[in-house]
Amino acid sequence: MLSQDNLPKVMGILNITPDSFSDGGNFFSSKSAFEQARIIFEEGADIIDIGGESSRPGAKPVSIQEEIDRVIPIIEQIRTEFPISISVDTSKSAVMCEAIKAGADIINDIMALQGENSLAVVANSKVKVCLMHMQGKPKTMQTNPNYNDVVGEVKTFLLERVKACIDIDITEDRIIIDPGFGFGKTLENNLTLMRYLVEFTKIGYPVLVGVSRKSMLGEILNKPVTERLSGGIALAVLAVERGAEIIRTHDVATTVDAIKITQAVI
Ligand code: 8Y7
Repeated sequence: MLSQDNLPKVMGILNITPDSFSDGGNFFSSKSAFEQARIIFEEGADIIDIGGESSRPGAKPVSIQEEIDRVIPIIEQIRTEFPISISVDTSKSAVMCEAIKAGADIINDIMALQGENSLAVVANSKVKVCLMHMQGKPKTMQTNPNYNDVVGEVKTFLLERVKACIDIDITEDRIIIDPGFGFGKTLENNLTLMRYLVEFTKIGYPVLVGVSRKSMLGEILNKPVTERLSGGIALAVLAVERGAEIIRTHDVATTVDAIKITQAVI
């Protein structure tokens, strides 16, 4: 009997920035952000990941107030309109705090709660948290990524951040981990992480994988962001086969289908 219970979840990306990496800020005005949220929901995403600051190398930093003004109204609107889990992509504890008050379900932090007060803000709530690995800082992380053992080092970092969470009483059922594809990693580093993804999924926390439209695809295919869908799907399938539970993507409908087919086989 074909069971599609417990399908890996799809997290659709909603960037509310004028300088986002792959959509050029098409969703900057709040109406079109909401229309894009509707598409993400209708295409079958389980989670919507709302970001108000680009983590692209060289992107302009955004003030706390600006980031709050970008993301909070759309969180409130989505909360009342669609039954979808809301994730907020932020590293600022003040933004986390406001997002939690507005009804966010997940904090997606590329800094893995290393920012000032971030651990405490999440600990004082019931939200889940995605702990992501990054080597260096967004601005310079791709200058010279360097590892002796990329899988071991990323795993050690994530386990250390998991421990920091548990020590402050963020319970294990609230923790998601993510090797952070493209964040201070060469193409070879990214491929090694995908090849050995089971090293992460076997730890026991849900693993989130975000490869949608990323430069690792562009490097292999020699294609611009607009032509990386098939490559991203190939990696999503490999990730699900290796036990990933959440796939973060710009291309929700296609990813939902790919996951259903992958899961029907495995
Ligand atoms: C990831 C992410 C980005 C990722 C998690 C992009 C915010 C760059 N990538 N969060 N954020 N994992 N957890 O190309 O891989 O989407 S931004």
